[in-house]
Amino acid sequence: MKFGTKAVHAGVEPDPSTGAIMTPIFQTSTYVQAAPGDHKGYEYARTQNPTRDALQSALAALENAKYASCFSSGMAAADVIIKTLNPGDEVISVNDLYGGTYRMFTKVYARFGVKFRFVDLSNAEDLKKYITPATKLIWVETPTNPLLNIVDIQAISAIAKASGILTLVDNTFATPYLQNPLDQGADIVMHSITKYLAGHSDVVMGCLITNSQALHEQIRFLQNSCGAVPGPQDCFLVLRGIKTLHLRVRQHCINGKAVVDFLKNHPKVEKVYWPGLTTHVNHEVAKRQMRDFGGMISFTLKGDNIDEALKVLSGTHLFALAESLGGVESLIGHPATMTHASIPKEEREKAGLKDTLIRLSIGVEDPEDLVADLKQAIDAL
Ligand code: P1T
Repeated sequence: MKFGTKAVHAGVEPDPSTGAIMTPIFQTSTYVQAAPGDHKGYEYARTQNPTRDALQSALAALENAKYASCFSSGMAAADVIIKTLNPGDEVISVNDLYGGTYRMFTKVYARFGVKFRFVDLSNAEDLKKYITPATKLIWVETPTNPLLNIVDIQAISAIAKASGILTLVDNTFATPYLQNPLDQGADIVMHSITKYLAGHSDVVMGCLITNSQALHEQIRFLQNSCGAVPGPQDCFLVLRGIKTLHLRVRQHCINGKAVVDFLKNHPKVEKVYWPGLTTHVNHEVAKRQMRDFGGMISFTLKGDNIDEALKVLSGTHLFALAESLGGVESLIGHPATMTHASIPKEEREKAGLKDTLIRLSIGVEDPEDLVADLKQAIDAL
């Protein structure tokens, strides 16, 4: 089955009791049993919920996987993966990643004795330098947030696997429409569903997807033990959202390219960060592992003047100044003070994240209007 057909149909059957074409919102905390242990597969809603089950089946299908588990946020999904580790275990992570993930690693789990190393994995061979006998997990974002670095999933997963190490890919920026990390050798895919999968800026949710039954059981055990489950109403909204994932992401990509074409020719723009540019250091890897290049773009202005960057950030009318990404409406953000403020300035700068960087989440509006909005904000400088 091709992607668009799966997005519309996967995981969703007409409701057996009524024929309702849309999966009902099973707003219940518990399920009645005929006798102790004699039930219909549902006991308590932290453990199972039919609306959540339908969503999990749909998400597994979109990533060509066997198992998916949904969580109350992207961070809750990430949290469960780190809880599979023990004190003394080491995680090698990309050095450009969502600030909240960095915060959880360094401010929460470092206290429990898990060690994190943040490195540039643009050249996959470099991974070998950082692996030690204690390394248990490679944490990859590709494209990364917010610098749009590209990591070669096949090469990284192969190196990790040879040492018995798991690879997780946070696939939030690419979405399963553009990239399927499990097909390329990764062991676990994570999504902040909050973003493109939900797609309408009205839900916070996350998921973990894998083909390994053992990993899936561990994830389910930890989720049921610790409790970060999403509500059924939110699962319904995401089921609805993913029916148009392919249509939305296609438009995000078209609009992204239009905005990049404008930015790269503007005399006031210094650098544009987008994997579709032939000048991107890993453009060839992106072409191989992604189907298109997405709608996340970052850029800096000539002169690196923070006041000018702040003026552009407050000068757009269609682009709303806000955290988050992946919704139908375009957003503009300032990673240094917003999404990545929890990474110390020195660490940000080591990874190449300047205080003057502006991040765009390109929506599905008409591209001419988006370009005109950016043009008036930059021309006003
Ligand atoms: O916000 P939440 O659903 O908990 O997801 C966290 C998360 C995980 N991974 C990536 C790549 C992310 O971008 C995020 C959340 N990011 C933002 C809110 C942002 O504006 O970048």
